[in-house]
Amino acid sequence: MKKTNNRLARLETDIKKILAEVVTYSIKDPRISTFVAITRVELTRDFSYATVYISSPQSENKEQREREEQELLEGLESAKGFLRKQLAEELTIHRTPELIFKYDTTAEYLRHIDDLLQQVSKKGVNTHTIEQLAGILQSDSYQTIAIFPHIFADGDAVGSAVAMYHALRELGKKEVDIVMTEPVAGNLTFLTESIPLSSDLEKSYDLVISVDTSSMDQFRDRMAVFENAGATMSIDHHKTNAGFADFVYVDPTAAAAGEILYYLLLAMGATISKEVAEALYAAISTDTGSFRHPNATARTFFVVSKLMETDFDFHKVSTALYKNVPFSKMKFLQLALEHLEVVDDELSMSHIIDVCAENSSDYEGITDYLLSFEGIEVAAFCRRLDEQRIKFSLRSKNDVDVSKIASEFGGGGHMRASGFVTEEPFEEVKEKIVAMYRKAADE
Ligand SMILES: [Mn+2]
Repeated sequence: MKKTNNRLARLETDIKKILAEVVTYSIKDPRISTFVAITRVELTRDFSYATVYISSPQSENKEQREREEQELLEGLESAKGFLRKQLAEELTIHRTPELIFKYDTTAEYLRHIDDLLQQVSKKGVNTHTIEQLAGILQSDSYQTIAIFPHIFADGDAVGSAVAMYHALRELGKKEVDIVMTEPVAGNLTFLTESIPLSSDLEKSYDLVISVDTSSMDQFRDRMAVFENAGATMSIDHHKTNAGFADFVYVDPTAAAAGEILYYLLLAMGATISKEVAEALYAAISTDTGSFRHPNATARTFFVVSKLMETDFDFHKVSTALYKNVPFSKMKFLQLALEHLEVVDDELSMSHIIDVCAENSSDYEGITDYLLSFEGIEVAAFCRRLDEQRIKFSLRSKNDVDVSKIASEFGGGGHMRASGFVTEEPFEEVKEKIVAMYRKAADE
């Protein structure tokens, strides 16, 4: 039902505002948390009933969540009289509407809650909110802008940079460059075909925006451009981001920088065109491993559903992203499979140490592939780096902490993904890994 009645809409907005204030500041009932958000209000046409939709941070546990929701609704129910009195004082209608409280479960409001939590309890490294960043970008202060994806730019880095490029162009900025000094990965070139990429490291900019980049180490040869900029901005989702720019927005609950960019673009008033949707879809799809990694949330799918509404060429994008693997990788995958060994039905190992790929991306994905089989808990893949050194990549499916194994060899990483470089003979290292795996699996 589309509302055309201005008075109705205005009253709904007023009721929402008044209730939000009263609920946050004037009610001391412990059942009503200060994190409650009034997400929207729907008035009947005769103004006699107002349905008030509410939302609050949700516990992971289903029973606990239901109990909290129940308590909140009861708390609001018992505060009804007080709330109506407040409304009566501030509204200019002769009969205050009856209030009906309902839980708002639509995905759109999950973001609102994240924002609330972010602002109140874990502001983290953020210097500004999304809305403030949008305001900065909309202002006339910054006319020449460079966008930095990180080095070895992946789908999220390129997709986010491209989406930002389109939005800034739409705002009428004088000059916008995506600054990269390496070629775009083959499966992402469809995103940058119509965009001039700059590798000019002499140019200076009013503003440099880094996307999907957790540390300045990932700028490499572009460091001076960043340092010489009039101002700097970092938009990211890595929780290790320590906030290295003048304007920082990091949301570690976002599955991809592209997910943040969607909301930032909305706040900037930018059009979510088909081109933008393609770029953001590429960002989110690749960073979630095609929506298989646990970083994908309800909000992630909500954003993607909004992107799908633009009706971009989904088949073209999926094919470009995932059915476009460089042919040279087939050869290295074949070699890896020839050397495949499985220990105790749980540890899969392979190596390519007699030849060395020209392009290290030819090894990409092999370790994950080795881990993808039934019953396999840990995968270890070894490749030659040069005459002296070999490099092991380790992956764990569940509870085995492979960073411990890597650190025995002076390497590091995460519990489920780690690696190390060594000059020790391959066979010896392999035996040690098997022994360490067996010990870890027993623990
Ligand atoms: Mn990312």
